[in-house]
Amino acid sequence: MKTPLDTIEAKVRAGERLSKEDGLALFASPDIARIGYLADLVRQRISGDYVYFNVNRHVNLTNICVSRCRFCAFGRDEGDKKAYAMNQEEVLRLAKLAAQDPDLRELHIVSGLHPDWPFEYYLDVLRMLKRELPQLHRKAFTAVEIHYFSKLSGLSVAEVLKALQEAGLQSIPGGGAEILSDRVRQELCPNKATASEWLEVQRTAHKMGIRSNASMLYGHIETLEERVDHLLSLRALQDETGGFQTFICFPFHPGNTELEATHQRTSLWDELKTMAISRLMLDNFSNIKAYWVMLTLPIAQLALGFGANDIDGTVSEEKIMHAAGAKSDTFLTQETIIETIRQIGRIPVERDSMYQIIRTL
Ligand code: V47
Repeated sequence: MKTPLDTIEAKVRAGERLSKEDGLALFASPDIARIGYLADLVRQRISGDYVYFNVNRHVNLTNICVSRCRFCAFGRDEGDKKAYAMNQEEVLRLAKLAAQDPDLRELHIVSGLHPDWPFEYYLDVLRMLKRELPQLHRKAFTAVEIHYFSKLSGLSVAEVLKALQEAGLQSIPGGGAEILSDRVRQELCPNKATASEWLEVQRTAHKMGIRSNASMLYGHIETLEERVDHLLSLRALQDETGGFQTFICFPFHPGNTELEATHQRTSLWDELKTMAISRLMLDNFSNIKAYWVMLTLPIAQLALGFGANDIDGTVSEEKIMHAAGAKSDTFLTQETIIETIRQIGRIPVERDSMYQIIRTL
């Protein structure tokens, strides 16, 4: 008698696409070793033994946010004693300090939805960074922020993207996707881009030649079916545009959030299984990121055996997950990342922000 996993294994070996029912069967199965093995087969087929990392710096312009998502511990109201908002000089000072590291290649810029800043502020920040530190790739503003800029400015999403691109935007990070379900968003984050708006920003960006990332925030109020549907929405858009570079899944960290009293962090078991199922379902994504900030470094290393082929970067200095109680460091050295990859017999590869190889170690 064939089990559902036997059928899935046959499809994976034949390079066939998995269906929604297969995704649900994978989540229903307790056989994490076999699921991980299958994801590892796919990872090996797509990217061999290379594990990518980059040398990057996170910049969060402000934590003041009108959206105040219930899962977020980073956002603050204006006037809160922990609220901050950087002016252009402060951004430049921070970026120049980071750029003292000659290996730094990327600024990852994600912020709260500030109630008062005009769209022009964000354009000015990009122009300034492009002028002063042209060597640093500007990966900036999630689809949620871009949708907000459109509302703020009265411009269409395409016009906003064009203005950002002209000012110096080079790619878009994957945040803000959460779970692409109206039910979940209505309950957790009703004040920001809906599922279809998030996807539409990504579609528009891809059609303009702007590459981006995709993500999933899981382990809160979503059902397993909603996780599978989320992956299928990303897969369908990737079929259409091919514009996603990588997929990242964020296990929900409840610390200091509204959900802290009712939710625990999901299990390591779930984290590895979700990583593996993502690799299996997202057959048209080249890269799956094990974001060590969320997972901690030992779990990110383990996730490299469950379908991941990218470990993000040096990151200094992470604020969003640490506000929610992440126990990882706020940055890593290149040496630590390289050693983590070598320990499992894989090949560390420093990449740039567009997944071009800088050096193989
Ligand atoms: O959109 C917020 C998630 C994202 C929590 O594209 C949380 O390479 C867990 O966009 N528990 C922002 N997750 C981070 C982000 C990102 C980070 C690293 C790499 C890339 C990339 C993008 O963080 C948010 C949300 O989905 N998040 N709060 C929390 N309490």
